[in-house]
Amino acid sequence: MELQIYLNGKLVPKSEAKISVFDHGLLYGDGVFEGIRSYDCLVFRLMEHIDRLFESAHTITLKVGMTKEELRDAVITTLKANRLRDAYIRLVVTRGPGDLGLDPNKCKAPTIFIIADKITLYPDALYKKGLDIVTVPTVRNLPEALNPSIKSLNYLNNILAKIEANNSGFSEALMLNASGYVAECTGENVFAVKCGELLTPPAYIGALEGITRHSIIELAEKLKVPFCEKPLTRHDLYNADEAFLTGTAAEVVPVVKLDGRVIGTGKPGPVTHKLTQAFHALTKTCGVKYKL
Ligand code: PXG
Repeated sequence: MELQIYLNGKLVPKSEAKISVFDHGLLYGDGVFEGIRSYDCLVFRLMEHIDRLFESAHTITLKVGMTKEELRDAVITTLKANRLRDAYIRLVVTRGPGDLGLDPNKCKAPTIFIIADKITLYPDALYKKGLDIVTVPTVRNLPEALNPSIKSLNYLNNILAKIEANNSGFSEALMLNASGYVAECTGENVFAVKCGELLTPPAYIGALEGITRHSIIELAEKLKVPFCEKPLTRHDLYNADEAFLTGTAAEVVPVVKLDGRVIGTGKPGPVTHKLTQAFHALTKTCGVKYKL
């Protein structure tokens, strides 16, 4: 059966899931989104994702036009319609169709769609070996211009960074802020471990407040791993004992090399391992359950 897409209140087959060329989400990247995962019929931290979506929408003065509970139910309906036990879910709200001008007041109703599909997992070898990444010239958006805490449809900043990494033969990019502090990767937050202490930059540096990031911080507290949120330089990462990235799609990925500098032993470290195990356990318990 063809994939069923939730579009403005209805489930429609993928081939019929179409939006207007006048949609400001497409014309201007004017909208917000979430990337969510379900694990064995449990949508991991669904309400946290919906809360973040509403916060992003509020900041850009976009009225979602549905309650959080309605949106939750729409996500579950979409998963059930496609009989998906494990899925990647893309929840998108755009400003909706308007005219060719910028004015958001011309957009009378938002476009809401939900795609739930099979998830493509990262190769196992990546988690065993760890990533080799590179710092790219494109700096993360200035919070004063377009705050990276808004999960907007405008991802060119991250895409440019990804292109630069790819052009240099790397699959992931480390992005700095305009002052040279570590911000995040193109779709993942960054962590370091130094002398047993877990470190990550604060969101004000210019990073998204990742749901996975938040989960890792909670787990560190529970496992009594000392934690500190503070600005980090590349020097801090080069000389860390361990480093890893967190994100919905990637979960927890060790980083073993940055800009040609080996991090720690050059192998995924024990703290990364412990937090990864704890994170996997969390994905079995923390979220909204559904039945197929
Ligand atoms: N930073 C950025 C810029 C992101 O886009 C994260 C951090 C991690 O946040 P979560 O809440 O997922 O822990 C993200 C989100 C994908 C994909 O398909 C991933 C994201 C965004 C868009 C697409 O890999 N990551």
